[in-house]
Amino acid sequence: MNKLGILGVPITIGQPNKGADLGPDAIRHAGLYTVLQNLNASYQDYGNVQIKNEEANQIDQATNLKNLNEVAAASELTANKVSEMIQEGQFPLLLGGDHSMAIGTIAGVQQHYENLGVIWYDAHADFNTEETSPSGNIHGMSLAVNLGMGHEKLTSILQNEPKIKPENVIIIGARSIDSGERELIKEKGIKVYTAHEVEQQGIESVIKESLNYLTARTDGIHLSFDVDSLDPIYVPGTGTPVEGGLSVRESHYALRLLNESEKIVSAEFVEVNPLLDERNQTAKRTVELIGSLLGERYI
Ligand code: 4U7
Ligand code: MN
Ligand code: MN
Ligand code: MN
Repeated sequence: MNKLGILGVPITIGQPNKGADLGPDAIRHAGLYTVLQNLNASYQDYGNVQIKNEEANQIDQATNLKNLNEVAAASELTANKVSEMIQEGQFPLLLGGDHSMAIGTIAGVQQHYENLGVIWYDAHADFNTEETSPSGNIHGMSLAVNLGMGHEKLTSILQNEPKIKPENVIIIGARSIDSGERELIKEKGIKVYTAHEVEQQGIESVIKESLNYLTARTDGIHLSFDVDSLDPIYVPGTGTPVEGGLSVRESHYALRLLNESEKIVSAEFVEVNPLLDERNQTAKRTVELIGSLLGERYI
């Protein structure tokens, strides 16, 4: 793996809770550097993107979106920073922050790949548009935006073209998909392994199938890991928890398989909100999961 470049994306205005902007620092304080040092990883911490979280949190009647201009501005800053890190030869390890940050992160990574693949590990599909969204919260739209669907201010970050092809995306762990999202997912033919399918098929087979599929057709895979993929018993510090989630154990195994594949070119861990947490356990679990992605082993 290249040298790790750590970047915090402290955005919270893609959703209504205060505190997701504190996620990156909560993850750092939960022992991130110790894990990296134990792995003998060489890393550079670029600090946090300077995001203005000055939210109104009102749905704009004209667009059905909340904080559109602010999220767009944050995405632009994030995209440029991520692109610069890759230019400097770093593997971007991106810490969130609500999941609207993926509009910027993926736009930045995509600059360096012809045909980027994405694994979206999440309880949700984040596949709403301003037409389908029940909430107007942009963190529920970031995957759709990356496919070129949604408000032009969001789909045009860095370049006015879709950042990923629908056939290059795999969603894993989904168990809360809105009806409008379901239709769009079918229309676009997005591959989804729901939480039920993970239960039935087993995480090993799900990840191996996903890797085989994406490796054959892409030139790099970005991992977008939303901590609410896990069951809320493990991660209380997140804004949109959904029961029936993936376990810590199977998620570590998933990340270990991704590590062994050597196909992941950038990764983000998102939706950590220390204000909703207890004893920073969500950030601590996130640090342990990052360890598995980077090659930490039990023995
Ligand atoms: B997350 C939701 F309606 N679908 O669009 C929405 F259920 O990044 C939730 O995955 C989105 O945490 C959750 O607001 C976004 C809702
Ligand atoms: Mn998400
Ligand atoms: Mn989610
Ligand atoms: Mn969430």
